[in-house]
Amino acid sequence: MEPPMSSRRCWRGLATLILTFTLIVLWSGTAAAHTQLAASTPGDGQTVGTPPTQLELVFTDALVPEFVRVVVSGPGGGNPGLNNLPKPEVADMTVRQPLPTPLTAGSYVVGYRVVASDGHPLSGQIRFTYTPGAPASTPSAAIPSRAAGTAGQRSESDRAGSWATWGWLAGALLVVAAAVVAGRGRRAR
Ligand SMILES: [Cu+2]
Repeated sequence: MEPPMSSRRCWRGLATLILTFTLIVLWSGTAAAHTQLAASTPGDGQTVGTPPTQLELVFTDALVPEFVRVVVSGPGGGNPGLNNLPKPEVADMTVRQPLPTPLTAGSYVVGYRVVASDGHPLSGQIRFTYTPGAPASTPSAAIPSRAAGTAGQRSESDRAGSWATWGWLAGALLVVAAAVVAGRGRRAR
């Protein structure tokens, strides 16, 4: 008489515990995962010797294509194409923005605003300089002061991203487990 009653209560307690844990995991998972700029071509702060025909921005999350905006400002005059850029191409985490050709030599600022598939917006900018004939340098070597910080942020966000993924998986499993437990508790009556 007593055992079935207390076992049902035990199942219910377990289900509540599982649901609570699931909610905490899901909440912390979504709070930790925000998209960031992972890489760009040209790199931020890079000087290039040949004029790039397009910009490539790679983010840490898939993007919502309709919300991607890229604005490029450059040397005054002689670059009317900058005010009339074609729409950027968006594929998953990558944005490709065609640039006017030929590109005028000088310094460029690329402003971007994107919305990740989780709904979080991100805006920022990178700079690059086109100096005809300048020696080609790798982007990482050409970002003197910000390279370390950017790389650190990137791996941190990757870690947060994978934790979020595991959180979702664990959460999904726990929800199923809780449903099974709740069903069993009801049937036991
Ligand atoms: Cu986010």
